Amino acid sequence: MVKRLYLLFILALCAAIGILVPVHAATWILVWNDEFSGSSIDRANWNFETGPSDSWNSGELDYCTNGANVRIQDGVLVIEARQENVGGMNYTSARINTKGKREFTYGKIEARIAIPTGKGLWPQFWMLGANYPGMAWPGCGEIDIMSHTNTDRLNYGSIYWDNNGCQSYGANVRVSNITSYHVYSIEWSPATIKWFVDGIQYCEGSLLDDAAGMEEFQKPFFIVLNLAVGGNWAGSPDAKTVFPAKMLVDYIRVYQDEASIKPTSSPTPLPASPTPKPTITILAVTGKGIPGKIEAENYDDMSGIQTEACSEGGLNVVIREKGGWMDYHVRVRTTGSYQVSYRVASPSGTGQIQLLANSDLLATSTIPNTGGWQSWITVKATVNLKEGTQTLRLYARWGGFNINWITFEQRK
Ligand SMILES: [Ca+2]
Ligand SMILES: [Ca+2]
Ligand SMILES: [Ca+2]
Repeated sequence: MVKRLYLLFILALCAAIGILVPVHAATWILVWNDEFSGSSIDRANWNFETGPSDSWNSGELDYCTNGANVRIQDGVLVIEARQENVGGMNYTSARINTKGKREFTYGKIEARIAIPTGKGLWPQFWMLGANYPGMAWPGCGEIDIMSHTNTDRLNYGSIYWDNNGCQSYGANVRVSNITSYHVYSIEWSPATIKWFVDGIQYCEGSLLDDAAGMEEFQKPFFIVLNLAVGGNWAGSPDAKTVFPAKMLVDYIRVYQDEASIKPTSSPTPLPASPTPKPTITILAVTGKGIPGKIEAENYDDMSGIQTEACSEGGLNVVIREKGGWMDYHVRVRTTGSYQVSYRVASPSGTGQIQLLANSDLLATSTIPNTGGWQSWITVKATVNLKEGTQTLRLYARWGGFNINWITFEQRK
């Protein structure tokens, strides 16, 4: 685990300081797609999983029907959850998969989806190892590309696998206008999985560490689409949840890297006029991992600070006055000693920055005069961090400086 995270950190650091890492740039070839342009769902691609959704042990309240809750309408797949009694359940919905029909190892897998929101609704676009159910979960592996519950704006990208118990990794991303169409995707190679919304990456996980037991992700997976009602995560619908609730899927497309993978089937041609790009913004990334790099402007909460365009690219945070702060919700993977690096600039040398974990002061660092608001240097400190999810605060004991990013490197 440590080796894997250390590699991630090194990659992040190399990117941060501009070292060219030799990376093979994939040439994506479309190998399979379903544009949902026919009059009915294509059974050559899709199976219907039928029965009480709860049979998958997540506590859902819907009964998955054999096609009654799925239709193609105006070039779009509609999965509809209804409030009706079938098979002893109070709701019906659908769960469809490509098992035994369309299975893939690696590639770029994307779908353009519009989801419903409402208490108790849980739409998902995800993948399961093709050896399921012969190999039980989580030993089959799971890749979640789009997963959302209830009424917030968070999309969750995750992987689950077995290593003497269920392991998981991932992040969530806040998406504006989450009920509008968005393209949810992953780029999966033997080495990494990267998660995107509308082409904007919000998470990357390494698959390389043998000690982490991640062999699940070197095998074929099939695709699953469903709109669950209830469940242990979403909870039950309330009086404000609107039924029928509709999850709309405009298309699913799978691409593989021309250099490494031969096409396995003949895709249908893409529509002549591409779908217009949605005008959305990723508002924030949460679930930041340590070790790793955090852009200062990707705070989860703040007071008394601003952001501005940074001469090194992206944004930086401006802290003019003492007392300004930013909070970051982070996940520390291992308890231990870490080197913190702050990328800072100051025209005055008056700045002092403190790092706090759940109100405990970990370190105080002085920001020297670097020669200007956009003249950047790196200031380092050593701190002890405890494993687990927590809030780190960067607090300006004295102001008068800019901060672009922070990295955390585990010390040996
Ligand atoms: Ca494993
Ligand atoms: Ca379509
Ligand atoms: Ca930045």
